[in-house]
Amino acid sequence: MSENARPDEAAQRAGKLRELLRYHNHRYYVLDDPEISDAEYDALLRELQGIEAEHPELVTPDSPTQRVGAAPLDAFAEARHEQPMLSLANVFSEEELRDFDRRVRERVGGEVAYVCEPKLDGLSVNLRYENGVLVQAATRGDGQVGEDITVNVRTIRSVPLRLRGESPSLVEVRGEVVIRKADFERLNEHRLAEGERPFANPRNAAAGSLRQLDSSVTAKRPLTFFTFGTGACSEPLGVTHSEVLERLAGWGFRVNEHVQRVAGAQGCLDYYHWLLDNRDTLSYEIDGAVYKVDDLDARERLGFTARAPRWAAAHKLPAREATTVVADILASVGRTGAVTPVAALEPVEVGGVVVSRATLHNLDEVRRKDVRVGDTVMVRRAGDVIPEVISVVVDKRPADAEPWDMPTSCPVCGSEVVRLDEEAAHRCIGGLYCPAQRMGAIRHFVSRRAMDIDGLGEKLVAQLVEQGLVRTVVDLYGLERETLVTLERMGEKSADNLLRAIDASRETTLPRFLYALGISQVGEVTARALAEHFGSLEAIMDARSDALETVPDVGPVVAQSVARFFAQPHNQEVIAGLRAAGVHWPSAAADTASELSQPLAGRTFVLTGALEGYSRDDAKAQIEALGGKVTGSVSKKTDYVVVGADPGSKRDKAERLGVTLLDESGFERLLRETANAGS
Ligand code: I6G
Repeated sequence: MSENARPDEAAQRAGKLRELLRYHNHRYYVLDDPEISDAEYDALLRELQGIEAEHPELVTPDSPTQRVGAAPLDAFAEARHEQPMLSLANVFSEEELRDFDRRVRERVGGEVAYVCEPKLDGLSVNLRYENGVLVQAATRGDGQVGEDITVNVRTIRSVPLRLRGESPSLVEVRGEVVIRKADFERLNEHRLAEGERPFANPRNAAAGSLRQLDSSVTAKRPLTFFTFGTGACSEPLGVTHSEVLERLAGWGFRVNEHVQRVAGAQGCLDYYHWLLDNRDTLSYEIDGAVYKVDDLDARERLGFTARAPRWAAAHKLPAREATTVVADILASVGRTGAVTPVAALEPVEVGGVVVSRATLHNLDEVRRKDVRVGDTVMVRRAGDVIPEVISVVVDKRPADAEPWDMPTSCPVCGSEVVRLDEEAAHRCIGGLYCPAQRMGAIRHFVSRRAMDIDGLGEKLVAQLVEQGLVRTVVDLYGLERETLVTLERMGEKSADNLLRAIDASRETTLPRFLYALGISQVGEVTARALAEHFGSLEAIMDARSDALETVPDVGPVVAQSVARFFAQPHNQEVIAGLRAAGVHWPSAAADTASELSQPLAGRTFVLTGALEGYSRDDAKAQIEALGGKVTGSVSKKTDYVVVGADPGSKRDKAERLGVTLLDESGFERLLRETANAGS
């Protein structure tokens, strides 16, 4: 609403906002089932605060701006705080932070030292200790009176039941109860396994857990308490907040590991940006940074407003959740053929970025969350991760919304979409033909262990695909010198070399050819086993699932994948095209025999660090016995780096170059599997 609105318009809007805020406050604080994000709630509250600041006559005692939290739930006893538990004033920008610091300096003079810490996204509680023993735990409530949740808080392991060492006769310890991210994932997995509804986020899980009337339920929830300061205290605990935190740590409390003392507004801002950059590395969710004047005497002079201390501010981080509407659910085909359901959303700002798509991961997730077109959903964006739909606001579902199902044919190429047993993902099985998979399929086909066409790097493949020169791998065999020389960074010599490499690849082996087709679940070892067992491509193409399953190490999932791949007319077309282009293998029996006796032929290994079960010479001898080669330095051509204890720089180099790393058990497995495939 514009500034200087007419008083009657302002009164009407204020009334509407109060109604909305009360409704959402109830859903959030009492039912633990929010419909809107924190950021949307904050925006409504700030609008009301703006109107009330401009028209003080409109302020009512029951306005949501006039209280800190929700009313206590009836079922818990009331607990009055010795000292009020206020909230923190929010700042939303650098300018507002500098204003806060200016106001502080005006009252206390000179540059001010602040203590900064992350604002954990949990539930604030007050713990009352008398003579070092926990006697009461309470929620914040309305700031004066909270709910007595002592029995529940006593189950939290990080809350000391008795303070360590010397303690005052009375102290109120304050802090945040949270569920850490990893604990939250496990908790939700467990709930799903038990057929219970998963929690939308760690904050709701923590709040729901603390408000259990049966404390044995709370005891099973992975709650953690972080202290951030004290309320009433019968004696001074120090002259600075830093000293108070040290006392708290000494009593056995968890104090945040990222507490930092800084100088002035600039110090706070630097801290804020550090937090913004490192948010994803923290083990708990946060929604801001808190800055507090360190000097307790200065705090005395600053005092309080009606709602918050003047010596502290919470600097909000961009919210990572928002609610919006699902306009459509699309099936998106990735480079590997995985078909992923994606929600097309009405655009919404999340964490400073406008989001219009969010992943739904796979069909099981769509069913579990029961996401439908038309639904209002909560969307979350964390760091660089793809935004995801986290839950549905079922109350807002349109009457005609239908459950969604995966399409049976690929929306890009029309090939069949299948789901292999045991796999969560659906796949388009037109791998050799589907434009969505083109780049990936070609890159795999030409790779060293497949058709081994040297000179066809990623950039060149991209040019060939983008210019429509290569649609399937068959087109590689029709490339002409005149066309190639027109491409970027392609001289006559490189064109000739490439054409020679393509030509040479016409003669290959059946295992290599099978592997090059990029059939899901078929790696080199399986390709060799299939070739050896059936002896010809035609026999493999004709084999039914049950016949395929008779091959050693081929289970039902692999068999199904192979059978479906060859049943696909699009794939048959491409294979026929390759045969017509002259791709052949002299004698399956002969070449599988030689490959089988030397299953690691052509593979290069580097050894680094000490292996427990092998000396260097043993390891080298085993690799060489299977046809592999051991070299001393890592390059792009290295296939594997075997990493033992205390590895040298070779390990880092391998990682940089993307070379496969094997630990000792991985190395043993490789030797075992290749030896088995060769026997
Ligand atoms: O709600 C809060 C979260 C974190 C706080 C707080 C805090 O310090 C890190 N500190 C105070 C002083 C208050 N609320 C009132």
